[in-house]
Amino acid sequence: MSDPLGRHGTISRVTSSLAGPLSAAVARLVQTLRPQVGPATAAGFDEVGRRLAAPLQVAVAGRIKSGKSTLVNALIGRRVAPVGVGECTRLVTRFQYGAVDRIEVVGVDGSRRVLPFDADGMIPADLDVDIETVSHLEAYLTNDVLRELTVIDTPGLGSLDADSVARTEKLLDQVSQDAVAGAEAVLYVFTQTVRADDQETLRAFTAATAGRDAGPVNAIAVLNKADTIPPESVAGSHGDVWRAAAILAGRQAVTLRPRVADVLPVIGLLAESTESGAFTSADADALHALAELDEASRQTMLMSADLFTTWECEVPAATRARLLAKLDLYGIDRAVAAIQAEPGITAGALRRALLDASGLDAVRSKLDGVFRARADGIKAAAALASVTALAAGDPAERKRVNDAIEQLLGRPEAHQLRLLEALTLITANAVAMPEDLAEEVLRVGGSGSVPEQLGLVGRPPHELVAYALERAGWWRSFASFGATPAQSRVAHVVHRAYFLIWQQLRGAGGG
Ligand SMILES: Nc1nc2c(ncn2[C@@H]2O[C@H](COP(=O)(O)OP(=O)(O)OP(=O)(O)O)[C@@H](O)[C@H]2O)c(=O)[nH]1
Ligand SMILES: [Mg+2]
Repeated sequence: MSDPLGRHGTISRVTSSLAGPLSAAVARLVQTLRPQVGPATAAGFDEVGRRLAAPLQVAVAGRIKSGKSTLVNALIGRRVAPVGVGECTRLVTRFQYGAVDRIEVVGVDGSRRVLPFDADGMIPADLDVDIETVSHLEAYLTNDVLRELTVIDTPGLGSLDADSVARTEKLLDQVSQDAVAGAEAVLYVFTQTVRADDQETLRAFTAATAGRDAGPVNAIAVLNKADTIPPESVAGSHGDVWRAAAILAGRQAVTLRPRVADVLPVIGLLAESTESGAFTSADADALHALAELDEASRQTMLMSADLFTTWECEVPAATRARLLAKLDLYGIDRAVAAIQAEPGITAGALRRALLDASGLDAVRSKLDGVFRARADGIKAAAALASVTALAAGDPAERKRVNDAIEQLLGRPEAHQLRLLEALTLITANAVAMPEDLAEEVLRVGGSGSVPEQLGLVGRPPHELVAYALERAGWWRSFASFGATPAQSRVAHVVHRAYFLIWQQLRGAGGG
């Protein structure tokens, strides 16, 4: 029972170094309430406590074959999630930190069976059991990324109509729903084929993540397979694939805001191949040979995958097929360009150039900025939502839990949680706000940095202090005059947030 993640540990493990102050406060609340609730609610509380002690859980969700598993591999830096075909792509897999690499097959009956990785170190594409009896997979890896994030690979959604949402809900049976429901944040994977119906997609994804509300605090999206976008279809791209992808991603971000913080273009395949060690010096050699070919032949070959593998040339067809599988045409084209710009480029530098071309670094820093930096608040808010839901059925429990939560949220250091709640109400359209005010709430609640919260990055301290005080006053009057009752509740939260920022800035000597 010495599982490093504390999955089998007791609730007291929440005091581990992983928990931030907000998570720790909620964990204490859960612990205090536990003896005052019935056994079913108490069991739920224990699960909440375990989640609070574990790293932030990020679900990777998206349509079928959008490249979710490929991205998971890129993020973990190892080809471990099955990509393409095989029954395991229909299962939820949780990748988490473990001292010993192993896979556990969790049955719908809750049973657990250890499974070895296959010869390539991957999760076998097919299991030796009736897939109907399997709830989900748990993969434990000794991997630094997973010390701070648990990554949940989810099965792809088919189409986007209401029927398919229902099917997804059915596809995820109770245990696997629980596995996904642990998700506190979501990375949505789009491709360029998803456009007008983006909002519909998000609804479907919410089903895939077992109903947890997504918003700018806990959801980001990527436009994957950026390499397959025909640039001539995007005005302003000047024939450049990456520029076309950035334009499309920017448009999607406008459509999807505020349900996601941002949409970033990425080439998951390039990221996976270069980060997982799949890209070898033999591949670099083959690319050098391709760069030596005469321009006309190469241009022709790069027109289609078919031409690339069948064209007569001295690089063996099998080698070309391998390059195609690892880099696709765009990656090969980029590699050749890098070699032509610098003929002596080493295999390592070439790998780095391709990694840069994949856009993975930007996705990583977004994950850091949006999720990891705010993991404490995200986890604590998710836990409070779970605790509230668990106690909702019994009036006495509900009152006790609500009272305790009110008391917690009344403390200045926990106000961030109220702000997150207000933000969720607005992004879920549960409270209607004029657009400029909604923007302001998103800004104040959507960042952990005071200058960003105030929208005054780079401004001198005295300006920040004055502005915080001015906005605090404004929101207080708005709360009392002119706001609907629902708006007024949000306005009080925002007023207090500005007031606390003002106090903090003054305390820091800002005037
Ligand atoms: N060209 C290109 N192909 C990609 C990219 N990302 C993934 N692919 C390919 O797309 C196919 C599907 O990728 P997966 O990662 O299995 O997609 P998935 O969303 O996990 O699929 P399911 O789990 O079956 O829904 C694979 O053949 C990948 O190699 C990319 O950025 N560019
Ligand atoms: Mg997959």
